Amino acid sequence: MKRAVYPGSFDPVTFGHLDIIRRSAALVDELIVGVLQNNNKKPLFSSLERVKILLEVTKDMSNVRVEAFTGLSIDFVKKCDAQFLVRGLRAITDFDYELQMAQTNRIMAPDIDTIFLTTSLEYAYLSSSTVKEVAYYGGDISKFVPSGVVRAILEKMHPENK
Ligand code: COD
Repeated sequence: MKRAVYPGSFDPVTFGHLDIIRRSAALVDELIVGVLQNNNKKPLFSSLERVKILLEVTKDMSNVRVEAFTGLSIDFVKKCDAQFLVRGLRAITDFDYELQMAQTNRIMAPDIDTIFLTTSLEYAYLSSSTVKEVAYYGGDISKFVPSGVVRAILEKMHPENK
């Protein structure tokens, strides 16, 4: 069985992430979206909330599972008994960090390959942090994230408008 893990913060999941999820799920029998729990950055959503949101937005994808993980992503890939780790590339600025991570992971687990999917052009600009910033200042984020995520962000950031 071909299995891949797509690890990330997903704080929150965007249409860019979803595009990578859909495309990588088509390459394997099972895709596990791994939500990092112990991130250094203070997340907007708890890992439990991020998992719930991801479960909702991937519910039409039958071979996609969502799980939270702690520790090294490569250890989570091993624990899942997966052969591939998926990452998305938007621009050259992603490349340095991603290459370093892929090479380090390959030393730690030579049997696991990192698969890079390049962003679809319409999402090349999109990041979770931009979405949070636009939402924080009251901008329209409906072109960046699914409607359930729009609601979740607004409730979290502007509970007074509920
Ligand atoms: N289009 C395409 N790809 C995208 C887009 C977009 N619009 N937006 C994001 N992506 C890609 C990112 O490039 C990334 O590959 C992936 O989606 C997830 O993105 P984020 O921002 O949600 O998650 P990251 O990059 O913060 O996740 C980092 C990890 C959690 C994977 C990393 O910190 C990690 O593995 N931490 C655990 C400790 C560890 O193993 N460290 C590495 C040691 S080598």
